[in-house]
Amino acid sequence: MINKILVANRGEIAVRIIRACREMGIKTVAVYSAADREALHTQLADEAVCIGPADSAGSYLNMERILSATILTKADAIHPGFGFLSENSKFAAMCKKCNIIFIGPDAEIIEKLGNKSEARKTMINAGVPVTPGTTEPVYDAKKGLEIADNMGYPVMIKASSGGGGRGMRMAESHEEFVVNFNTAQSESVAAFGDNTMYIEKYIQSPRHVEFQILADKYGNVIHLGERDCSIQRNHQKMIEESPCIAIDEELRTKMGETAVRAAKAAHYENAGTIEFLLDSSGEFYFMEMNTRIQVEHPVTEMVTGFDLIKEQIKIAAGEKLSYTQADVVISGHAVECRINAEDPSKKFRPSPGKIERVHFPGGNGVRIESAIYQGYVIPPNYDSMICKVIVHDKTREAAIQKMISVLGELVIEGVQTNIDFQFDLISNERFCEGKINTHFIKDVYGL
Ligand code: MV4
Repeated sequence: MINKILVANRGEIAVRIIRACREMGIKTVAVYSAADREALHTQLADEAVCIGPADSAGSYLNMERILSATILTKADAIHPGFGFLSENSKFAAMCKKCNIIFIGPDAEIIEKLGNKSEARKTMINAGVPVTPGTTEPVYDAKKGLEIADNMGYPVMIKASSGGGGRGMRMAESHEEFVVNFNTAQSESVAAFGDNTMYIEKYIQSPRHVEFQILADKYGNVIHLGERDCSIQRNHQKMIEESPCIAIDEELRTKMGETAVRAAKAAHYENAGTIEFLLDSSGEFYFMEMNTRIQVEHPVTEMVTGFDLIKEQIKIAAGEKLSYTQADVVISGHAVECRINAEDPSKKFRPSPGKIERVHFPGGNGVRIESAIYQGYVIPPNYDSMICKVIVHDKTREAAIQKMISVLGELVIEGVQTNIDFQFDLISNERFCEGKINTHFIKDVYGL
């Protein structure tokens, strides 16, 4: 049984978790930094503990302080949300040592899947299709060059500790391989202290499609369909939707079964995401597995009716999955737009400051996930995402129309936001036709 959960996060996801706990009758503890005394998560939780300075290294990333706060408040479990410590295997291991439930997979599984080169190997052995490429780590440019020459160009050079595009470089030819390999590797050494690289054949204009997984402690695994997250800028997702219109029932079954097989191969537990690249011919390739709840989880919730945070908590408490794959029905279409406090006219530079006025739209099939309120001051220390707008309707067309209406009504004043940019994106003809891939924003806006 879980009686009390400490939420080791801030912003809208902390609020989202607190609300789920409250609905389940579970007490909550917020942790907050000196910059978050007035934050919504601090106010909404049953208890709140200040854990350090504004700088996240001293607060939201400070494992000792978060564990101390957990022990002090006698919480049974920690929900890490996303970002911060959510995929930190050392933190998951420390929780276990302190007899605290980490709401997520075991430390060993986070570690294994965080090593992308090893994850690739695990998936190959499980018969999961991966992008053609290396099966053993590559440490030096000369060896890499030989491999790339044999593979044929273009190739993708990736850091084993990377993910989300960090430590990743494309090489279009023999001539540019060595420089790009060394750049990617240096980036990886600087960011992760790891020089382990792997090389893949470059997939031309793929969609980013990810499958949501739920796995309990007893080996039961189901998938909740997919999200199309192709609309990204600088590896930052901007719009996500479910289902992906390029996937028919037959392909969904095939990819879903593959995702379940991937999760089983990793001995996975809790909520997780299998990322695939889907090319224009319908071939799909495993990229990586994320071991956290994701920003875009609401679109899956809207089309399946599941509450993923509640499911995470139930799984962590040792409950068996109460659904089989046959219980999962995808209904209608959901779209999410991420709203950031940033200035699109100034290279999307963050725009912290005081929220002078806010109006959140509502209505049938409209969901707003946010932690801002009138008078709230957005601190400059954290991620600039301040709001997620999620809509659900019967068809993609209707969902897009609803999103256009909602973004037109949404008011956030006092800081610069990307609302107008999102309005433009969602109204874009090519987007509405569904002709999207990971290059969409670059192709349409030159960004
Ligand atoms: C690729 C690729 C093409 N070919 N791998 C970017 C983040 C990381 N998760 C994987 N990424 C990519 N890997 C091969 N072999 C293209 C991307 C990619 C991308 C993927 C998803 C969403 C946006 C993207 C933007 C640029 C590149």
